[in-house]
Amino acid sequence: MVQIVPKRRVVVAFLAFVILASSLFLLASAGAQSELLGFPMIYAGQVTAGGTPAPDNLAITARMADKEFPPVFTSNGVYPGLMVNGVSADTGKKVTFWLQGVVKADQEDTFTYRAGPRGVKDLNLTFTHVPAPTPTPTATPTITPTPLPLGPLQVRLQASGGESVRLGEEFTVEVAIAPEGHRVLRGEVAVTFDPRMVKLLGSAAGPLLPRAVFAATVGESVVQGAFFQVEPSPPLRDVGALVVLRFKARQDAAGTSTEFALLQPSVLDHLSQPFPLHLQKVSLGLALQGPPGDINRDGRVNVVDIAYMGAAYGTRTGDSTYNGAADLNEDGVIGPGDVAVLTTHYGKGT
Ligand SMILES: [Ca+2]
Ligand SMILES: [Ca+2]
Repeated sequence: MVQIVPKRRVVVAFLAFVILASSLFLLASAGAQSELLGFPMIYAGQVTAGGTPAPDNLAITARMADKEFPPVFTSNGVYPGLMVNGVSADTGKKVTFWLQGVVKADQEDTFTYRAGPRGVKDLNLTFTHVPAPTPTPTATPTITPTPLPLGPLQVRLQASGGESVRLGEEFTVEVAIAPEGHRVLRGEVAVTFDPRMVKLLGSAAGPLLPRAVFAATVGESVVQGAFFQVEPSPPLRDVGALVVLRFKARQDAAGTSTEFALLQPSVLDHLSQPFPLHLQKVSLGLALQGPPGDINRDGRVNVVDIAYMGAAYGTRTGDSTYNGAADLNEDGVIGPGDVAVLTTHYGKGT
């Protein structure tokens, strides 16, 4: 019993994040469906099989009508955060719970739809016995195999456009992994950048995770945040990005190169356990191809750039004649600050 208390705290902290992340997710998907999924019912509690606490790494699943929800796994006699989701028409349907997909729990519940956040429901599950492993296929749904220990997760920082970028151009910096069968639930990353050289335009969960959100906090020279899968990913095989950060190389960049660094990444598996990480590459240098002030990006700062500046002078973001390429100091207005950048670099280039 005593061991359960910290786990509950983890569940509560986890829930706070679920509320934030799911709200964003629901917001993002609103309008795409006529029948929206509500906020999931989330169950947690003790698991007893044959009168004793269940062994570790047994799958607990929930079913409602013909739907089966992704499993969670037992650990220290408890199961964490089993999610059951549905639409408003599912209200009143019976929810059943299964051990290893074959033994039904003595307990059942009834689904109620709710659009907004709600707490974790304590539900202790008892089963008559632990099913013996059976090699022969049965009519029951497929059981997720008990996971084998996997090697360290390889993590690297990489840029979309290779090792150089032209001033004024957009590019992405990605936190990428080589998964080799890992399942991912959530994690955190922080990436530093030099605001004198690049401007952060946005951030998102990478395409590797099928149903993820990324909630970021942006500081002057760092973006940090957490990515979160609504449910654990399937075992991942393809190399790909967990998080994608969009940057623009500033048109008034004060140097010819810039650096990014990945700080203290963490990636948690489907049991909310941290993966050992093999950090292949945590710093990234990019060459910046100038010169600053080259509005039409032909490699030189000359009278042509003055003409572009003149055509857009006095406009701001949203105006029909606003030209972002002429906003050399990235402040949303074409004005004296931009002329100063142009005159400083006038005549440069080849
Ligand atoms: Ca030019
Ligand atoms: Ca400007």
